[in-house]
Amino acid sequence: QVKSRLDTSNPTPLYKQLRSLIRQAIETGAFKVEDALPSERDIAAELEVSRVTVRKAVQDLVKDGLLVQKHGAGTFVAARLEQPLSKLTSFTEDISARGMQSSVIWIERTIGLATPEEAMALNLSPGAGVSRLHRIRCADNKALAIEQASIPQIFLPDPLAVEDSLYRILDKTGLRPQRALQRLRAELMQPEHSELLGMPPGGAALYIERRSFLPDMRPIEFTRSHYRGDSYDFIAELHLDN
Ligand code: 16G
Repeated sequence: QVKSRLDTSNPTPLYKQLRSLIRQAIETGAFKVEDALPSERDIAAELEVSRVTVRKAVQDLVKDGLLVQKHGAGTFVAARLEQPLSKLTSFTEDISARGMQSSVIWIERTIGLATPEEAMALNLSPGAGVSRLHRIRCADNKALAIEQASIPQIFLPDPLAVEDSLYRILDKTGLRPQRALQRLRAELMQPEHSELLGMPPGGAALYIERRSFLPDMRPIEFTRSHYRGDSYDFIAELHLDN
């Protein structure tokens, strides 16, 4: 249950206070994945606020992807996506494997000269050409991550050829990555990213960097992604080393 901790003397609007209360209840596990939220009327009565306040708080959390509304059934705590860390799959494959629709909002598809960071990551000489794909990745129209991929231009001469899936195009040209190194790091959502992902600034995010290689070890991809911290669990299976 959401305990009455709304403070009418606080200048923060009540719906925002309620929103953080529900968010906390989800984050601390007081509300569990797929739990039903009490009805709008019950929450309003319990906390002595109007139903409009409750509706606004709930709508924001639905927009943020923490709650889902199921027609006629009520509002539930949204399941987090579980992504195995040991499989070299593409975003499009991962999302469609879950029966969801993946989509892309393009920010940039250009060719440029390798920055020192790109040159190092992709083992290119300084000034070599790179194709850059900067995009928002969505599942069922919810923005989940911002991704910036750099591919040596010799492997992807025309970045506009990538309509949705990069790996599909690479597959077609026989350049499917075979091995990758991935680094994950916690970060705070930067303001420009939170705006693109439609989430409150300063929230938790996960930075993921992937460098992938062709079977002959040539680097094919250097991708930096910023994932919403509230929607993803990255999972790995571990084995005793013997
Ligand atoms: C994933 C990869 C990314 C790769 C993309 C290709 C992570 C952290 N990143 O998002 O490196 O470029 O898939 O997806 O997993 P696409 O084929 O759908 O464009």
